[in-house]
Amino acid sequence: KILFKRLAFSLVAICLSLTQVQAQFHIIPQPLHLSAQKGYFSLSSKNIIGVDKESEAVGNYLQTYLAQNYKLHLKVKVYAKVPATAAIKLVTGSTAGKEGAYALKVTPGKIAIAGNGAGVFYGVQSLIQLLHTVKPAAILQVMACDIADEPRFQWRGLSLDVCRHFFTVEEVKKYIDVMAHYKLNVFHWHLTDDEGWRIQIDKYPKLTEVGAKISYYEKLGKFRKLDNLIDGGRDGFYTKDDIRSVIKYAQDRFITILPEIEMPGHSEAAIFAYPELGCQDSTGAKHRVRMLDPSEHTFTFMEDVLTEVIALFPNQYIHIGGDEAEMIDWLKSPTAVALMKKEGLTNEKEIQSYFIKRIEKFLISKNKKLVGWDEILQGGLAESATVMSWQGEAGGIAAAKMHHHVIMTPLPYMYFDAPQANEDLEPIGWNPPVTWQMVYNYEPQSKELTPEEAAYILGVQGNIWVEKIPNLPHLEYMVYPRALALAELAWSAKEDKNIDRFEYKMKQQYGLFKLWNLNARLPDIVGVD
Ligand code: TNX
Repeated sequence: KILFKRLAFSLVAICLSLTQVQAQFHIIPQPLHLSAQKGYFSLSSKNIIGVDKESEAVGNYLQTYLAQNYKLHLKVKVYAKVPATAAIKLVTGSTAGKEGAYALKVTPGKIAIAGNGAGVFYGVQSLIQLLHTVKPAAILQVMACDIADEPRFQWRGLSLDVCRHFFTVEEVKKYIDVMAHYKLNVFHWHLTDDEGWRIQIDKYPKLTEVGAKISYYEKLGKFRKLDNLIDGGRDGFYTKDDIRSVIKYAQDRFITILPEIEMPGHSEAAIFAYPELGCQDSTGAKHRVRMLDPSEHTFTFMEDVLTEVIALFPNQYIHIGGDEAEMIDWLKSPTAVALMKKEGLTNEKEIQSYFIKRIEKFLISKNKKLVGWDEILQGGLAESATVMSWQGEAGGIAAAKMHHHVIMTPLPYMYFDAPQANEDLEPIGWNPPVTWQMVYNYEPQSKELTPEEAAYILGVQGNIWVEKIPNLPHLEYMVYPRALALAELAWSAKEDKNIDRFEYKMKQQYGLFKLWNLNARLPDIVGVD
């Protein structure tokens, strides 16, 4: 059977003859232009990585990568102008094209990478994927080639929910590391939810003293709805120093972090820590404990929290959640009813819209931009909000038609918490199966949009919710290889999609996965392809 499988695989590989030459290079995501040249470059510890000042950090990154993964120790040398004689040459700033564009030239004598902004780093990532060890002498080689590349979308995201199960700083860094290898550039960090508040806020210490301890809730045995969690969740939170170190780690890999602070729903952990934030009825009883009361006290709290979050995260976007709010609860809250009267609001959706708009004003006053899940369209969209379309594409399409920026992350395609094949063959997950093929074939710029409207689609993102994902190996199993399909559809030219070539390249990644100790799911499990 194995022999037959191998034979079949070779046949498929041969049939790919048209794209074979390109596929040999098996770079994911597929570069815009790639041509094979004659010969190989062989790396040795005598090679110097020659860099200009702007590329120095990337040069150091490449040096560390080679030392850690291949025990090959090269020197990095900084030049005002890198001489043509440098065996490995990294130069920033000279490449035309979109942000992240680069050129990578490998000849038997030299490796040269030139790029703008993040481009040199992306050139290094392509180079890393081309490295292969030649046995028996264990020489590290790169096939000669000529690559000119740039991304299709500027937003190539992957999220991580650290609320349902906590993931440590080291685990998050590994997650970011692998994202960077595939040129993903936005890490959406879901930091607060019903099951846990995971970011230290100095002004409200109980958010983490109480809100980050699932075991604490269990002791009290009140209110908590933890039965979604596969093994009861994990305690833990990030100190501000932890967060700073993750931000620096991501910056060094040209990844922006999008922090998410959930409101007005999904707020059970915060309300458990500070009950006065919760929606109450006229008797003072909390009928639901996941909804924030739209009181002045709540707005002050949120502005205080966001002030500390903004002080930490340098990027321009802040995600405020907005999904699945149980808005109907507001109709029983005297605070909400009084607010409706005062502001002339007619229903609960308008209360939500008021809530989000008020938070947006605050963010804008701090020079930040608001991102929210597509429910923020209900009751009227905040003036310059960016919409993450998760309940299918409808919200994103509507927002783009209203000339709002959109990130497409629709069910089912972009939900990597779903199983990857028939459910009886896979660990338990949310939702029906999503195969890597479904991810690969997804197109973020819907045909329903004119070219002008489609330009509002900033990009695409894979989402991971971890109710059923209790540890890092399981997380990696769920995310890979699907995130590779995401990376290619987010980066590579639409006209150059080729699922057979992608499959071939994807199967070539498993050597790297082994090198990186990544527990990716094997694509060949029965029932997948
Ligand atoms: C909906 S996707 C949620 C998450 C859950 C997920 C489970 C979204 C914006 N909200 O809070 O974890 O379903 O798939």
